Amino acid sequence: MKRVIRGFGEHSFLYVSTRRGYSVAFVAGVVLIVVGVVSAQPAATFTAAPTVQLQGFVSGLVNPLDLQSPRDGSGRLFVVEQRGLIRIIKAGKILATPFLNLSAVVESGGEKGLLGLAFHPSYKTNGRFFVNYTRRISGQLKTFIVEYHVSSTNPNFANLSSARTILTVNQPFDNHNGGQLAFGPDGYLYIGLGDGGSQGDPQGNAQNLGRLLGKMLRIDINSGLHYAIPVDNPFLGQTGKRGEIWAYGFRNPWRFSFDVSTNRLFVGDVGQDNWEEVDLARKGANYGWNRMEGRHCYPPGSSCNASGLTLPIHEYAHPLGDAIIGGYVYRGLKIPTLKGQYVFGDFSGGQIWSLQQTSPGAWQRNLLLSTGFLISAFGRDEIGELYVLDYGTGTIYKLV
Ligand SMILES: [Ca+2]
Repeated sequence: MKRVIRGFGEHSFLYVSTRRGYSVAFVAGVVLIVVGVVSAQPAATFTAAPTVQLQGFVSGLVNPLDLQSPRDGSGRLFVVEQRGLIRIIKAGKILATPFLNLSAVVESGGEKGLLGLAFHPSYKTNGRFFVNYTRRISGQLKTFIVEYHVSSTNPNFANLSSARTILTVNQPFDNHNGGQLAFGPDGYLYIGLGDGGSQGDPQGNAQNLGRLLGKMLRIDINSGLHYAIPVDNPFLGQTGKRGEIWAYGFRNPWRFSFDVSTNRLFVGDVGQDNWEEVDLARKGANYGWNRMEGRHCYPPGSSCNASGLTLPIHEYAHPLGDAIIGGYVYRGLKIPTLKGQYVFGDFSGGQIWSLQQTSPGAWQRNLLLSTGFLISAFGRDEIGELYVLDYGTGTIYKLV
C-alpha cells in the first residue's frame, strides 16, 4: 500500500532519525554560538561566493516549518510547527504558551500539517493574519486558508474564535500540498498550491486552468465575503478558467517569496525524480509541469512542446538534493557580499546556496554551506536578516 511518491518531504518529515550527522553543539540559552562554519566554496572562475556562517538562534521547537515576522516593531518572530502550533520567539526565547494552537483541527504528518503563516501588511494596526493548513472533513483532505485576529488584550495570543475561512481546496492525495502564503507588494495574498499529489500529476491539475491545484493564486482578502479576485488577474472572466490563478504549471511550490527590493517573485518548485528548480513567477506564465520537469521533458525520455512555457532560472539534478526549499533574496545588513542574492536550500541535501544574477538571464549558484540539516524553510526578520530552520532537530539558525 505504501507508494513511493516523490515530493517535498518524501523522505517525509518522518525520516528525521536518518539525517546525516553533523554534530551541532547547540547549547540552549546561549545565544551566540557559531556552528557549522564552512568557508565559502570558490565557484570556478566566477565571482567568489559570499562567506556565511550560522549562529544558533533558538532550539526546542517541534518540526518547525515556517518563520515569519509580524513587522510590528516588537522584534518578535513567529514559528509554525507542523503539528498545528504557532509559537513566539521573543528576546531569543520561545514563549511557553503558543500564540495559536490549531492541533485539534489540523491533520499533520508527512507533507500535511500547519504549513504556512502570513501577517497582513497592516498587522500592527489591524491584527489580521492568515494560515495555511490541511484538515480532513468527512474523509476528504482539504487545504484551508483561514484568517485570524490577534487578541484585543494580549499581543502574544491569537483570538481563536476570530477564525474566518477564506478558501478551501480539496486535496486528492496526501502529498504536494504547497503550504506558503505571502502578501505581495501589491497588497494581495499569494497562495502556492501543489498539483494535488501522487506522482506525475495523474489528474493533470497543474496544466488545467479550471483547477486551483498546481498554481500560484492571487486574491484580495480585503474585499468580498471571503475574498475578491483582483481585476488584473490574467484569467479572470475567461470561460472554464479560475480567476484566482496568477501563474501555473507548478508541481509543489512549497516555499516562495518576494524580493522586497525588485518585487520579483522567486519560487522553489519541488521536482519529481530528477530536477529541482527556481522559477521567477510572472503574471499568467506557465512553468511547465507536468510537460516538463525543470528544463527537461517529462516523463524522462519523452518529447514535449516547450513553446509557451517559462523555464526555470536555475535547476539542479538529483541526487545533489531532492527537494528544493525556496528562500529569500538577501536584503539585510550583516552580510554585505550576499546582498541581492537569492538564498535557498535543499531539504535532504542540507545545502544552503545563493543564486547570483551575473548578467541579464544568467545566474550563478554559490554553495554557502553544507549543513547536514533537514532544511524545511528559511525565514526573514523585520530588518531583512535570514534564518534557516532545521526540521530534524527543531533548531533555528541565523545567517551571519
Ligand atoms: Ca517548471
